[in-house]
Formats: sequence, C-alpha cells, structure tokens
Amino acid sequence: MNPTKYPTVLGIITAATMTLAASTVMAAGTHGSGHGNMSPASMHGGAHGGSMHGDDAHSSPAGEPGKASEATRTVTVEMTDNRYTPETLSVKQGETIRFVVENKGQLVHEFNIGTPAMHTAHQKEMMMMAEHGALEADRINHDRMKMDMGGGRTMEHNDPNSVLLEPGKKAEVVWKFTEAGKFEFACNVPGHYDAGMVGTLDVQ
Ligand SMILES: [Cu+2]
Repeated sequence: MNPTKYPTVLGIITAATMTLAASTVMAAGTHGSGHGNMSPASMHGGAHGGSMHGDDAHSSPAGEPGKASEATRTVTVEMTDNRYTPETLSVKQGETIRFVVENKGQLVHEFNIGTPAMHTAHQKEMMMMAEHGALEADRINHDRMKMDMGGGRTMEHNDPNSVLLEPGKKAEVVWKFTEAGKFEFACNVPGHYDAGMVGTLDVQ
C-alpha cells in the first residue's frame, strides 16, 4: 500500500475487518455514548485525541499521576495472553506505587488504571485505533498513532495512568492512589478485557 499520511479507504476497511468485535459494536450504534463531549458525527474525526488523551485524563476517580521519588514500593506486573500476574493488589489510600509492567505475551497489551466506566470508554477508543490500523494484534503502528485526525488530535497514548506495550516491551507507571475504593487495572485492547484481562485494585 502507498504509505501516504492518511490511510486509504481500502486500508480503513481492511483494518476494520480485522476486528470483528469492533465492527459489531460500531454497527450496533453504540459509538458516541460514553463521552459527553462527542457527538456521533464528530466521533471519527475527533475521538482519538483532545480531551480523551488530554489534560483532563490526568485527574481520575482512581487517583493521580505519582512521583517516582514518592513511591513507597515497586510492584512488577507481568502481562501474558490474556492475563496479569498478580491479578489483585491491596493499596493504602494515599500510597504512591511504581508499577514496572512487562509484556511477556505474544500480543500487544495495555496496563491501564481506572474505573470500570473508564475502561469501557477506552475500549471504544482502542477499537477505533484498530480500525485505523494504528493497533495491530502484535504491534503498534506508531506512524498511524501520530496521524493528525483533524485539529491536531492524534491517537497517541501518553496518558499517565496507562502504558500500551508490544510483546517483549517494559515500561513504568507511577500512580498515587488518592481515593479509597475498588478500581481496576485493565487491558483495553479489543477483546482482551472480555477475555479476563483485568485485575483488582483495593484501595483502603
Ligand atoms: Cu491485552
């Protein structure tokens, strides 16, 4: 395919057929829900950047970005196809944890700290990334992630509460758990959450 800046219509269709789940959900007309600032008409043009991966992602019901210097402990999280080890973690309210996340599987996986509602919303974004060819089963197409979706919005993942890793990759997330409650770390790559790739964070 001609490596132009924008994907061809054929490219989009080809990418879309990769993810049956994505096609099904989009066809069911559920897109547009979950984010109040998005109308269905603007979904394709503007859903990948802006507020979703912008400043308001930095404050979360699950806490806030932490400083490594304030971390009370380091927790190593192993990602395989499709699960986490460990799958549960108890945290003291106010604690900052440095997560070292390793992808030891064959597929792309995400480690994302949030609420179930946040994960549901993010799963829709990840489906669109797959449809646009930015996310493949075992690799991330960084050029497509940087593609301008209009108005300077991109599909790049720079959120402090998550990492998206190709097989063999390792990264850190430092998070301060300011709120008590039950939260989840989850993988929102299409199909993985439903396959059970989710862990529990019990903050007391
Ligand atoms: Cu996964």
